[in-house]
Amino acid sequence: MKTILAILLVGAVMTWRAAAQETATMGATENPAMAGNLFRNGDMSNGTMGWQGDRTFATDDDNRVLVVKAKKNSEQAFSQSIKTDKLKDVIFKFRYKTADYKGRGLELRVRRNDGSSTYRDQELTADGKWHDMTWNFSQVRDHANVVFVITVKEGQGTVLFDDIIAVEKKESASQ
Ligand SMILES: [Ca+2]
Repeated sequence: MKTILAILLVGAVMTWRAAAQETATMGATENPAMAGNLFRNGDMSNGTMGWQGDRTFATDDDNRVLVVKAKKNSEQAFSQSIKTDKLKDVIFKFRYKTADYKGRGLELRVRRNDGSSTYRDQELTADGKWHDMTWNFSQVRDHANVVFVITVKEGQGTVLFDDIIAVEKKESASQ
């Protein structure tokens, strides 16, 4: 009986390892959604690299994600700086998932070098499913760098984030 259990356990661990390795390889080199991303480690496949602030990381369905645990009496924020030389407009995209968040939702903020910033508020849907969010941002105002800050406002529960992307918005063909 013990032997059978041991064999099952070894099998499970090996399967898990193979899956984890595949995910890491995909994220590093082959994930087409990450092409042109101004953020480093936008798909969270590369450890803690790039992301500063009140965040941890976890594996969810063999997928590495960034995790924020909301606090009742304080905001929880994480961020990353990107180079925006010569870019007029940037599209920010990410996805989030939460099953149990109750609170005031998110604040998305872009800080410029001169201390000015632009923000928008965003409610969260706590249904345990992934939701996509897009922000067409046209207020870079010729700054060489901006910092993108995601804040989970006061509340309770856990919010997962993944595939955080900033790409240049190409000029459209219309007049
Ligand atoms: Ca991921």
